[in-house]
Amino acid sequence: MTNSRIADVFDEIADLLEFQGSNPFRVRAYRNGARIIRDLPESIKTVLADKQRKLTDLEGIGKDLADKIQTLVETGELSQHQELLEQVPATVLDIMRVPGLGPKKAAVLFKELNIETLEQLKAACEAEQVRQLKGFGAKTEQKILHGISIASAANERIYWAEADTVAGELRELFAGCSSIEQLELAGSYRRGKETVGDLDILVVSQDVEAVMNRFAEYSDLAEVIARGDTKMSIRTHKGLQVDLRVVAAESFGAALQYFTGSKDHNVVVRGLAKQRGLKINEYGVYRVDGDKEIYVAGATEEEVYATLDLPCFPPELRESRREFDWASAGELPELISEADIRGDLHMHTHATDGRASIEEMVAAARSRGLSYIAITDHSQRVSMARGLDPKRVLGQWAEVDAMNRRLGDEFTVLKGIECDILEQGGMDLPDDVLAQADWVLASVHYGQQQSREQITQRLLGAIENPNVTAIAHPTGRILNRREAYEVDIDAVFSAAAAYGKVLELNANPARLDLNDIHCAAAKSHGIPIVINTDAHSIEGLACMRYGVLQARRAGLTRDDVANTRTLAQLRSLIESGRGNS
Ligand code: DGT
Ligand code: CA
Ligand code: CA
Ligand code: ZN
Repeated sequence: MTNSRIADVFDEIADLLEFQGSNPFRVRAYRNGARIIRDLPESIKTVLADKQRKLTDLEGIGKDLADKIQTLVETGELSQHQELLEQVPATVLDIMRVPGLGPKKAAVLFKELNIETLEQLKAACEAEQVRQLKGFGAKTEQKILHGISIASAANERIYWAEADTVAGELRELFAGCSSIEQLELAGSYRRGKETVGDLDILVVSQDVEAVMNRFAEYSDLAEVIARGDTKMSIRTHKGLQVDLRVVAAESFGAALQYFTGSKDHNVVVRGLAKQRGLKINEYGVYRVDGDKEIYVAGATEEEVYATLDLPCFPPELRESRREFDWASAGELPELISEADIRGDLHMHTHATDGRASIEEMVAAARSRGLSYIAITDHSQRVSMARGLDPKRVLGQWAEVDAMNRRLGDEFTVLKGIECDILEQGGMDLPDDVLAQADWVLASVHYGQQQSREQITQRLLGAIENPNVTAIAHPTGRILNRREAYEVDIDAVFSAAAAYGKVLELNANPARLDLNDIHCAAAKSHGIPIVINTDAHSIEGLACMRYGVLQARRAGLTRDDVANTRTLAQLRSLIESGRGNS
């Protein structure tokens, strides 16, 4: 246990006691203890391990505190602490930590308004109940609301798509800063990771002050966390941290390489450098010559990698998975790009839970440069979305036929359906109906809590059905909100490969399902991936890029993705999945 962790426990005891209205002297004793421990120049663990020494020899530590520290280090807990945690609801601790609040104010909120959770606190602020309490006011109420939004967001990784919005705003902000010579976003954002912890910006400029002043003007800035000579960090109102670093031009490529990461990728890079008598850090590549280090590269990423005879890896591949093997074999894949996509094969209309008509979806897809789409509304089981029964789906397909006659050869709408895989197994629509579709997605929406065995059997049943073309969002996960259901994904891959089925990479930024690792595994089974937006509006069609980014992280090329094919090629793929090839 580190000093700071020990101090945290003492501080928490003080908070909990204060919340309960305990004797102020007791509270102060614990707070003092926490401060003393935190400020100790030596690790408490080292002192305890040394038989020659006693904790009480340390400045400020008396017998009582020493005993408590010893118990805490030896047993990992303190009975006082455990008892308090049982008496006070755990969610109250979150309330105490909202900026502007503390144990005393949290106690008032609890006594007067029965507030135990951040949600309740937020609701009470919004209902203007908090300002009526003694010691609070309208201003405090506003401060609390703001504090809650930061506190609740601070620990969560955000979707790549949200990070991208902030990145776009920051690019725009800095576009108006004339002293900036180069600017790039690095980190997990640049690698296209599905969620982003914080944003990392690198800048070359002769005028650091001007750049930082500009940064401080960002409209979404909630607080400046730190501002130093070359680095500045801020937090946005939604709790996202953004780190800005100003670097020299001759180091820009090295810094970009370093801060793009991933850490694991960079560990390999540094190791390869060492083998060649080189040293790589965020400032450059150096030839080590005795005790001299001579700069050899660093202005661009290309030249940094070139010193190791490596290609400038696409950032999406820098995860230390297979990229180094590919590079040494000269087999780095030519990653898919959004321009390769010809169609979108999962979308909803206002017949179920979408917002637009077929006609509007067609127009929007055409203006995005696509040449075919599939309309895939929900089937009847999804009653909340007014899912289609056989009669309605056949009616919709007649509409699609009529639409295709009007469109001629320019554009094609496939007659599709997103058909539920029922809880007890089997498809939600009869086979004679499904057989009339061009494109059938099968989805698990209900019974996601079932056993691994049950869910796997349901999916295998769908894969074996000759009318099913693809499995949509095959694992059911929702980022930050819902874990994937239990499923034997290898069994799904084997079956999909055997039956010639397609698996979806759902491009919705909250889903991205299959994920990158699963997409790469599917590819190794020879299973085509279809990247679909699952759009519920015309704007939803823009999600394609998130799916493409994920596919790139999986190392997929154009050939690995079903909807890069021409319509004729796609149709023959569908036929082979029906066992008709
Ligand atoms: P995130 O922000 O959690 O989504 O993930 P990253 O990858 O953006 O991580 P971050 O922001 O902590 O750092 C950005 C990059 O900087 C990271 O991918 C590699 C590099 N880096 C940061 N700290 C270290 C470190 O302590 N050692 C090494 N080798 N590299 C680091
Ligand atoms: Ca980061
Ligand atoms: Ca960072
Ligand atoms: Zn859908």
